[in-house]
Amino acid sequence: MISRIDLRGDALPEGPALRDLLPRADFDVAAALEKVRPICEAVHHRGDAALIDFAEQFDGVRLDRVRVPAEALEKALAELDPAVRAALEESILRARLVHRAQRRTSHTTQVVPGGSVTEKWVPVERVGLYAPGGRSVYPSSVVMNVVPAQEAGVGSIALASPPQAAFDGLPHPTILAACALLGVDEVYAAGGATAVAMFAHGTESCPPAAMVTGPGNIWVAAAKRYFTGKIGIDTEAGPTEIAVLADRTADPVHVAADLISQAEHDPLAAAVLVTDSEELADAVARELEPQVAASKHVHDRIVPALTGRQSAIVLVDGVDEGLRVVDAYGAEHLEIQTADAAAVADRVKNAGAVFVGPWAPVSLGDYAAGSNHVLPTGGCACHSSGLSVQSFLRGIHIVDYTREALADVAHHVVTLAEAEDLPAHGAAVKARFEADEQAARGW
Ligand code: HSO
Ligand code: ZN
Repeated sequence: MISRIDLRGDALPEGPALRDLLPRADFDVAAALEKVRPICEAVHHRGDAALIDFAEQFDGVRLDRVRVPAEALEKALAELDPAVRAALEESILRARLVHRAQRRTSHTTQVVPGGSVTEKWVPVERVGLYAPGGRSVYPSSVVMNVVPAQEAGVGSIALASPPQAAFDGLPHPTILAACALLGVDEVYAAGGATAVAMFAHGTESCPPAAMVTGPGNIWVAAAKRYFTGKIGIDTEAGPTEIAVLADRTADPVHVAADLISQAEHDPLAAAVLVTDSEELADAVARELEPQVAASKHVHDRIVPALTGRQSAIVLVDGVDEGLRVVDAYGAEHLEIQTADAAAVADRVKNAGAVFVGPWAPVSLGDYAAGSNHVLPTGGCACHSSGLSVQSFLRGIHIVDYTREALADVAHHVVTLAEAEDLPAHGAAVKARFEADEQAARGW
């Protein structure tokens, strides 16, 4: 069911050429951009009324308000299955441990006597988080967005999730319960591009946010791109990806299960096995059949994902070549299932998150490892990281110089200003000193 790409024998091409040989889903955000433009403009101009009309059009439910009342949050938490509550609490606890350790302290560099630069870390004041609805109702994604924002010290956190016709136009109850558990009380029933537009511009009921993060479908990604520059975003999340770098020591039952686990998200999800062992490749291919057949979302997601052009088993000459392949691919999730997995994992340069050895499947990271599961997709791991405390912080440089320290470096400032034909820049320094001092110092 899954195709094969044989890269054995010849030397592997370099960087982009190697990447072109590897499978990847079509995820054309640029094309979707044109479709979300009128939606974003309507929310800008008509505010809540547009959100209510779009909810009727896209979600099939007429809302009387977009803000979720406090009682609905409390009720969702009270009615949450106790086992789900306990699991979410454990997930929150572990995520807090990891994200708390990411906090940054301000640091002052004494550049010269009397001249210092302090880098002060300041949280974004208000963020809008998005949690998808429909096929992907993931309270775990609420945890993964809210925890880093809270640990960064963001003062105002709002969350949007699509209205559900089955729940009187409220977002899904498990999303509401997760918000209540995390202490997020500002929640909106708004979905896809409309939610991003609501946060970007603000409406009568929702004040604008400086930043929007969270996973979503192509319309969410397109709306994030539409507003980039106006608001901060995390990455434009595309379909989930798992790559597994494995050798003959890997267990084919585990590898097949892990590939299926992420294929379960979406017909466009990518599952890529990179191995130097033909024996393992054959065993995984064989193992996929019964495991897929025994899965729940077989026909709507798993089979299309595994048979799609985005998924493959890639054969390579050795683990070194395998590392070059997974680095060129830059997977959202990368599992290392080889002998001495920790040493191999240490050599990985491009991946959203790396899972080491047989006891760290991606599903663990999705829910309860403590790591974040909002990760760069589509090869963006080559330049971006997953969501973290850092995503919600800005480093502000605070420049503090004495008269003497400025006087000491003034001639360099004046010289560079003249070299750039910006003499007023130099003049702004000189204006602080008397003419005879300027002459004495030779400026
Ligand atoms: N694997 C998804 C996240 C997720 N998995 C949520 C289960 N629920 C993208 O990292
Ligand atoms: Zn997942």
